[in-house]
Formats: sequence, structure tokens, C-alpha cells
Amino acid sequence: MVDLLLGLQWGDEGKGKIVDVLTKDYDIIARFQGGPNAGHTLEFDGIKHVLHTIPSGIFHKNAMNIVGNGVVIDPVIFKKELDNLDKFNIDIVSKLLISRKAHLILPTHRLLDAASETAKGKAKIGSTLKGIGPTYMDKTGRNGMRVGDLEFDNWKTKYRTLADKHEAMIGFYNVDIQYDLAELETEFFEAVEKLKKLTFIDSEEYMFKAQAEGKKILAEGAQGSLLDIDFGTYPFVTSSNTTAAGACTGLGVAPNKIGRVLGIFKAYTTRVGSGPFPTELFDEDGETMGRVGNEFGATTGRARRCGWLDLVALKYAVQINGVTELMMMKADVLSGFKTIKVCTAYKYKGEEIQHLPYNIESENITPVYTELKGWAKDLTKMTKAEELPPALNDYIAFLEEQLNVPIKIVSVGPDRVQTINR
Ligand code: 2SA
Ligand code: MG
Repeated sequence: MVDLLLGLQWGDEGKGKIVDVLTKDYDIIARFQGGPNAGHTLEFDGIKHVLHTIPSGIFHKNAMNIVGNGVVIDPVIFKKELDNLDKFNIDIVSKLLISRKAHLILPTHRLLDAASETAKGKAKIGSTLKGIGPTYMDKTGRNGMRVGDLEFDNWKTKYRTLADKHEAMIGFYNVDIQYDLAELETEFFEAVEKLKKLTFIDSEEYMFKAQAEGKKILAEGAQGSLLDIDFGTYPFVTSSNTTAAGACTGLGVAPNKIGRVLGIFKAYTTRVGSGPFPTELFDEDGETMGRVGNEFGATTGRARRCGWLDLVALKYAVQINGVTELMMMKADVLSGFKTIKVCTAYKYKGEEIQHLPYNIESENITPVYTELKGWAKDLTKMTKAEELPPALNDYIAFLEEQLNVPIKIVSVGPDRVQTINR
């Protein structure tokens, strides 16, 4: 069986930390979608690490790490990630395998992302500008370049044809984008050589074998359910399926081989980039969450928007993914709030509803809040469930009852050790 770990909000729930905590129980950690738009932060032994493409199991001695076919890889960013790991003495070549079917992000994909966002002006998606959208467009448009292409001598011809087409497309946008393609290409070709030092595999085949051998596998999602290309807040979404089904298509896991579905959410909500966010706060409470929670993008450094927990949206994510257990992150950030609000319904067209309507822009929706008592205690030194303050236990019990799924882990800080099992 393959277990899944999925973000249930708009990303940045703390997946990197939880994978790192769980890795000791798994033989294989696999990424199945997204690319360097992801920023998975891990903290231990006083050091903070941010991974973008490499699975979060890389720091553990025994875990094998797979970059699946559903992932898009930018060799340039990938090389930087590898360079950053140099000092940790990790035997990368024997611990990291790349699917031949994963698509490559070319320098011109990044430029196209920038051109598209600039052309959209105010209506921009707020993309991470990593070329994610254009690369998935080439994948579904059947024009993309894959990792496996690099094993053939003619790959540079293929590259040239695609890059030339992209340059013409950039022209069509008619926006002022400054770039030196020759320079970008030098960097890209150099990075490709580094990528080629790794082992390319037919990852679905690898996964079949691993499952037959009874290996324990964890599929690590990136971004969150509300950024899913189908079920998220379209068009303000990313370009892949971030939900459970993405693990089937992005790794080659059959649906009946999925075991536990671990859903991870923050005790409040954040969003980076544009798009609707019904419980967003523009007051001191939101400012406090951002400051105490250190809410800045791990990839772009952008300040994240903050707001109360949206149970309507969370319930939707639990349903779409078939979540079997929940993990609540950053409970410590809510310490000190006198009252904690939870959105339990939306007011929509004069009616109270409990599902996500087609149109969740703020002018159509007013969140309906249930208020719970806050707790003052600092949670960050706590290690056992018995230590949690009663008001937090009430908050947890309320969420479990509303969502009908148990909350198995409560995280009280960024470090590995700040993790409470229930
Ligand atoms: P893209 O770049 O095409 O995938 O952007 C489309 C939308 O998806 C959002 N998105 C994200 N949201 C939260 N976290 C993400 N990863 C980074 C992080 C983000 C960062 O871990 O902090 O550093 O800014 C992520 N990746 C994509 C994005 O904001 C757009 O709304
Ligand atoms: Mg992140």
C-alpha cells in the first residue's frame, strides 16, 4: 500500500516537516506533482532546510527518494538544491531516483510564465514564476521535453525547436520582458549535465516492484487541495492535481493500492498569490498570525495572506481526498488569542450553505463564524498530548466532530521534536 500526505488548504501547511517526522516509518518517499514552485521546509538540529523538487526523505539514512512522472523539473533549480546538499555528506546518487517521464522546465518556460503574468496585469495568478503553468501546458499539449529525452543524442535539437517556438510565443504577449537567453541556456545546459549524473528510472515499474516487495511508500504532495487544477479556486490554482488522484497519475499507483491518506492543515489559513480567500483577515489578528507564524513563502519570500480556519473548505478537501487522518500544524501560533474563530458556513446569495460554491469570490460570500475560547499557554515546549491546554483540546474536539476524521498529530513548532502524537 502507498500512503499519501496531502496539504488540504492553499499550500504551506507544513508537509516538509511532517514527511521528515514520518520518514523513519517508510522505505520510499515519492513526489508526484508540482515542481520548484513548492517549498518544503524542514528543521532539525538547529538548521533549516528548504527543498523544492527533492523529496523530504533525503535527510534520512535509509529512505529512497523518487521524483515521479507527474513532477516538473527545472535542472537549474535542481542543481542549486543538489549544491546546497553537498555539505551534508548525503550519497545523493544512490538515494534519489528520477522518473524518465517527468517533464523538464526550460528557461523559456520561465520566461513565458513571466510574460503571461505581466500580460494579465491586475488579474495575474500570482504564480511563483517558476515556469510551472507553461511546462504543464506543453505536457498536455504534447510538446514537452521529458527527462528520458536527455538519454538521446538529439535532445539539443528537440530543445532548440521548443525554445524557438517559445521565443515566438513570448513575442505574441507583447510585453516588456528583459532576458538574455544565451546566458540562461549556458546555465541550463550546465545544470542538465549535473542532472544526468543521477539515475533515471521507469518509476512506475520501480513502484510496482517496491509494492510487491512489501516496501512502505509515502507519496508527498506539494501545494494544497485548494490549488488543485480541477477542484481548486480556478483560475487561481497551480497547474497540477494536488489531490489524492494526482498520486495515481503522477506515480503510477493504482487507486486500490492507496492506504492511509494523511491530510495536513494549519490551525488557521494562509494563502500566497492571488485569488479568493473567504476567511482572510485584514486586521490585527491577521497581522499577528503572519508575524508569529512567520508566514513568508519558502520559495519566493512573499508575505502570505492570513485568516481563520475555513471548515467549509477543509471539509471539501477531506472529502475529495478521502482523508483518513488529520494533522494539525502551527497550533502554537494561535496561543494568546482570546477567542478563536472557525468558519462553519458561508452566507451565499442570502442563504447559509456548507459547501464550496462555484463562485467563492469575497463579494459573493460572507463567512459565518463559530467562536471558541482561546488559550494563553505557550505550546512550543510541549511534547505530550496530556500537556495540551483544555481550550486547545476543545478546539481539536470541535474540529474532529465537524470533520469526522481524527486529528492524530498536533504540531507546536517547526522543529522535528515539536510534534505531539494523539
Ligand atoms: P504556480 O507557480 O503556477 O504553481 O502558481 C500558481 C498558484 O499556486 C500557488 N502556489 C503556492 N502556494 C503556496 N505555496 C507554494 N509554494 C511556495 C512555498 C510558495 C512561495 O512553499 O512557500 O514561496 O511563494 C506554492 N506554489 C504555488 C501560487 O501562489 C499561485 O497562487
Ligand atoms: Mg511551502
